[in-house]
Order: sequence, then structure tokens, then C-alpha cells
Amino acid sequence: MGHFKSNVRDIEFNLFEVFGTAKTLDTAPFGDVDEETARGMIAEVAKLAEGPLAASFADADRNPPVFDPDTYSVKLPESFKKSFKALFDSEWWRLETLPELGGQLVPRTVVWAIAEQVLGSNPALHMYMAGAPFAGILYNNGNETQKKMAQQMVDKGWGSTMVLTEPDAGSDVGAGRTIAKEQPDGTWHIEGVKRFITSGVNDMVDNVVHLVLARPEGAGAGTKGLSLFVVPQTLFDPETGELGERNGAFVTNVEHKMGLKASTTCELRFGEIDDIPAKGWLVGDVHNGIAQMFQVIEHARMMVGTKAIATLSTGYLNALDYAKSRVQSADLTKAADKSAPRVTIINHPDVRRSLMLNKAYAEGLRSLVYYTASAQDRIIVGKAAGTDVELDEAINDLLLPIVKGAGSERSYDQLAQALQTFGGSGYLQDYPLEQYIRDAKIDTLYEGTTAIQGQDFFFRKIVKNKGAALGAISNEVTAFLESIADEGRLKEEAALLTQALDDLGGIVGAMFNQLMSGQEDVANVYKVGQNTTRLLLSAGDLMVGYLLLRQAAVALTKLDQNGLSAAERAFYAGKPAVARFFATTVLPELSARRATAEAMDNALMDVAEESF
Ligand code: ST9
Ligand code: FAD
Repeated sequence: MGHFKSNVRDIEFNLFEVFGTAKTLDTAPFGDVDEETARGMIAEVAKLAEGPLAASFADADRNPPVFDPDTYSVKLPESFKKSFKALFDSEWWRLETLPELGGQLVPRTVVWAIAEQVLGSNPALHMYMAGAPFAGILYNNGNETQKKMAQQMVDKGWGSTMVLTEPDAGSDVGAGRTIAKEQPDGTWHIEGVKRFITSGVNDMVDNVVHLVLARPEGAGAGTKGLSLFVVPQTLFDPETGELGERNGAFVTNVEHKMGLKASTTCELRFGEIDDIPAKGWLVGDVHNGIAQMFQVIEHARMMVGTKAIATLSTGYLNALDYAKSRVQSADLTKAADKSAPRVTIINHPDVRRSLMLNKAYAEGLRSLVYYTASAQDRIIVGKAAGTDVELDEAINDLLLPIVKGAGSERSYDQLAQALQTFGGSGYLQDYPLEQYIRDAKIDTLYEGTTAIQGQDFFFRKIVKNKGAALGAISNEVTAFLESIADEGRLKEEAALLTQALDDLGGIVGAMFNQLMSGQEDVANVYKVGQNTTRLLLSAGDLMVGYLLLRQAAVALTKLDQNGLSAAERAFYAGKPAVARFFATTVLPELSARRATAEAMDNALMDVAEESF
């Protein structure tokens, strides 16, 4: 058995008992896969993820890819290549592929149930599979020739990258200096240096197709002046996929990183090596690069949050196993009796506190992933039926920074707690926790740091959206609370969630006032800037509290039925227990955060740099 512990029971609980995926499966444009088949798929991926995919997780960390600067190539460890082949051959990537390109359309709840397990088991594998999903974005945005290129990317199993970041343009993508020069034949030559490009090179595929943001000569400043180009590593015939000459996009370095070592993080130079121009094609023949690239980014932000949450889940389950077997110290009630029997550490109140907090975030954030995926399903169903999906799109947009930003921050924090459960052993490479922490740290950084997610959440997803999506979710939580008003067993939790919802509204209200008062004193926007991460994390906690309580309400009705097995009874009993724990120990913190947000001044901004 490898390091990865899947939680199929909890995934299925979310899909089939909480979010109604069975009904979605039966609704157009879905309908090819029924519930039993979907359950079979999830179970099959669990086996693959716990076995062949997990097998190279540690080895590829200890023996990371080796870059050869003379040939601009890299060698990945054989163990990892074996895992990649197992994943590729399993063809799960077809679920992330457009049907027009040979993929299979299933609900996003099912897609993320598959992805969660691959990401928890060996996340770099998932990232190397970007070719087919990115081909879909090229297909949707591209001209006729580019649609054919997209088909070749899928048919040939090539890799793909998203290329935004430059040495002086990280969070500030609009500062990018890479330029694009139009050629008489209608192609473009890209010139510049990009850095930190995931999967920029690998020796598992024959070609890598880069989706590159560059500024056409003479275009305006900022993100709006950027256009999207498709730039293959090796040129190819779009009709046949036959490979031609080497293109002038070369990986000139692979970074040495804290974690996620199996994933190559590349410096990519365009038009600088051996005088070979980097030939690119303008996607869709339109200059709309940042909006097109955000189609990729939206997928990737959901992926990053899910990766973090999946890692927390397996971290928690590993810690739980350890806590059930490690014997240390006497029960606290017998601490004075030096000859009292020693107990397993799960009996100690403080270990229980930590494990239950792990469980709350692992299961609450997982639920947030499937809640978000349910909105994505409604969008697909609505579009097929020709109904208005504007609100569901706004809800999905609102949830993405929570999944990505709050998901990655809480997961990283909680993984440190999970390691703590192992005591000193957790610090060793004998257990996977230290690698989980190193591998998950990146999730708060790439695809937009937490600061960027917080700003996106407030300024774009709340203010620009005029609070429509936030209002819809708030109404939904209120309606849920009304629906459980007669459930005496959740009374205290419901009251705490009601308060937390009010507190979150208070934080938003305070920030809105601070924003408005910027009309009198522009510096007041700094107050908003001091609160954006606080708001994002608080929204995450509110959603975790809400979804745990929703799960608890479902579980209680199940527990009222006779004939449950002991294992099922234990599973369901864990739901009200964790909802109660989170509502009583975490949700009250939102009141303090609200008070902090409301009292925010600009003293921090007045501190001289020298005084830090
Ligand atoms: C990176 C990659 O970090 C990391 C990992 C990659 C792994 C790839 C693998 C993928 C997975 C593959 C799956 C395989 C499956 C296999 C299956 C196997 C089983 N939403 O606010 P403004 C747009 S990549 C939508 O003025 P500024 C919009 O068009 C690097 N659109 O921004 C807007 O115009 P308008 C990631 C948005 O001040 C325009 O931008 N880097 C959104 O100019 C301008 O907006 C980053 O993420 C949005 N939320 O620029 C950069 N926001 O308003 C982070 C903006 O008219 N920095 N737009 O609609 C930011 O996001 C900045 O806020 C900024 C600011 C750059 C947008
Ligand atoms: P900076 O932007 O310099 O940020 C430094 C700090 O300042 C951060 O804490 C940030 O939150 C804060 N900050 C910056 N601006 C603001 C602001 N306006 N308000 C508040 N705080 C702010 N990029 C790609 O294009 N493609 C990839 O495939 C890719 N993969 C990556 C893989 C790895 C392993 C890594 C490390 C990075 C990858 N990136 C990729 C780049 C990644 O997206 C950037 O690192 C990230 O967007 C942050 O940019 P930066 O590193 O330049 O940090």
C-alpha cells in the first residue's frame, strides 16, 4: 500500500447523498453514465491512485528530474514515467477532454471526484496531463487550423503549458515584456523570457504546445494589451500531426524547489537560442489574450484548490491511522497514577482536537469542491437547455477564489497539524507528511497568491458583481437554516451558523463602507486591502461550517433509519460530530474577525519601512 489514502466513502456521500449527482447524471446533456457506473469509476480510480500512481510519489521527490542544459531536455525518474503511463493508459483524461476531440462528457462533480484522487496521490502526474484539457480551450477559441492543432494535441497525447509569468511579471501579469512580431505569412515571432512554467519540458511526450501571453508590437500596456499565442515546442502539420522542425521555444533551466519536485518548473526562452525564431499563431485571430487565458486559469485555480484539499485529506487519514496505533502516556484522568496503563494517543483530548479540526477542514473543503462543481454542472445543464445561467456562472466565479485561496491556506495549516500528530516521526521521511507539506506549499502561491485571490474575491466577485452571487449563497444558507429549524439536534450549531453568516455580512459591509469612503480619502482603500485575506478565509470558514451542517442534517436522517451496518453508522455519526466541533470552536472566531474589520484603521500603513 502506498502513501495515499483515498476517501471514496466521503466523496460518494457528497455526490450521491448531498448534491444529487445521480439526478444530474440523468439530465441532458449528460446521460451516458448512470450512478452505478459513476460509483464504479470512482472506485476504480481509487485503486489506481492508491497503487500505481502513488508508487512513484516519494521516489520522484528523492530523485527529481535532471535537466541537461546542452540539449535543453530533462530526464524524469523511471518510476514516475511508469506512473504516468498507467494514468495515461487508463484514459481518465478523456473526462477532461471535449467530446468534439474524443472526450466523454460527464458531470463536473464526477470529473473532480476522479481528479481529487489523482491529485492527492501524485499531483505532478495530473499536471502533465494538461494537453487534452488545454486543447479544448484552444479548440473553443481557435480558428479552423487551430481546431485541427487541438485535435493533434489530443490524438498524439502531447503536453501543454500555460505561459504567463516573467521575472518582472508575476502577480502583475500585465507587466509582461514578451513581445510578438507579426510576420508577412500571418504567423508571429515571440521574443522574451518566461519563468516558472509548469511542465515546460518532459521526456514522456513527443511535443509540448505552449499557450503564451505576449504583447504584439505597438499594443497597449497592462493585461488588456496581451494576446494569446499557440507556440509548439516542435512545429507540426495540423492535418497529420507529423512533427517538423524544432521551434524556437527552449527550456533553459529547470528550478530546484521545496516540493512538487516531479513537476518541472521551467525557464522558457523564445527566439533566443541558435537564431531559431519562436513561431506562434494568434489564438482565434483575435487580440483577446487575457480573457482567453482566464479560461485556462479558472480550470487551474479549481485544480490547485482541489490538489491542496486532496493532500489534506490523505494527510488527515494518515495521521488518524497513526493516532489509533501509537501508544503514549496515560489517559489524562489517570495522569497522577504513574502506573496507569498507557493509551493510544487518539484518547488524548488535545490530539482529538487536532484530528477533529483536520477532519472538519478535509471534509468541509472537499464538500466545497463538490458544491462548486455542482454549480459547474448547473451551468452545463442550463446551457444545453437554453436557460439563463448567468447567476450560476457568477456563483462559480465567486467560489473559485475560496476553493483556491482558502482551500490552499487551510490545507497547508492543517497539514502541519497532521504532522504534529506523528510527533517527531512526522518530521522523518518514513511518513508522507513532510512531503505533503512541501508539495502543498505551492498551492498558496501559484495560480495567483492568496493575496490576489482575496482581492479577486472582494473587488471582482463581490463588488463588480454587485453582490448578486454572494446574496444568492447567503439566501441559500438562510433557507437551509429555516429548513432545519425543527431539528432539535442541530439547534446550537444552527444558531452559531446564523451568527457566522451575520458576521461575514458584517465584514463585507465594513469593507464596502471603507471602499465608499475612498471617495473622500483615497487612502481608505488601504483598509479594504488589509481585510481582503481576512474576508476570504472567513468566507471559507463560513462555507465549511455551512456544508458540514448540511452534511450533518443528511446524516441524521440516515441514522434514524434501521439496519445500518456498524461502519455506516460510524460514518454518519461522524458528520454531526464534526459539524458541532467546527460550529462551536471555529465559527465564533468570525465575530472577532468582524470586530477587527470594522475597527480597521490605517495605522499599519503609517509605519515607516525602517520601523518594520
Ligand atoms: C500558474 C500555473 O501559476 C500553475 C500550475 C499549472 C498547472 C497546469 C495544469 C492544469 C491541469 C490540467 C488538468 C489535467 C487533467 C488530466 C486528467 C487526468 C485524470 N476571472 O482585474 P483586471 C481578466 S499560471 C476571469 O483589470 P489587471 C478579465 O478578462 C500563472 N477573468 O486585472 C479582465 O477584464 P474585464 C498564474 C478575469 O489588474 C482582465 O483579466 N498567474 C479574472 O489587469 C483584466 O482584469 C496568475 O494567476 C477572473 N477572476 O491584472 C496571476 N480576473 O475586467 C495572478 C481578471 O474587462 N494575478 N480577469 O473582464 C492576477 O490574477 C491579477 O489579479 C491580474 C491583474 C493579473 C488579473
Ligand atoms: P510576486 O508577484 O512578486 O509576489 C510576491 C508577494 O507579494 C506575494 O506574497 C504576493 O501575494 C504579494 N503581492 C504581489 N502583488 C500584490 C498586490 N497587488 N497586493 C497584495 N500583495 C501582492 N506561472 C505561469 O505562467 N505558468 C506556470 O505554469 C507556472 N507554474 C508555476 C510553478 C511553480 C512551482 C511556481 C513557484 C510558480 C509557477 N508560476 C507559473 C508562477 C506563479 O503563478 C507566480 O509565482 C505567482 O503568480 C506569483 O508571482 P511571483 O512569484 O512573481 O510573486
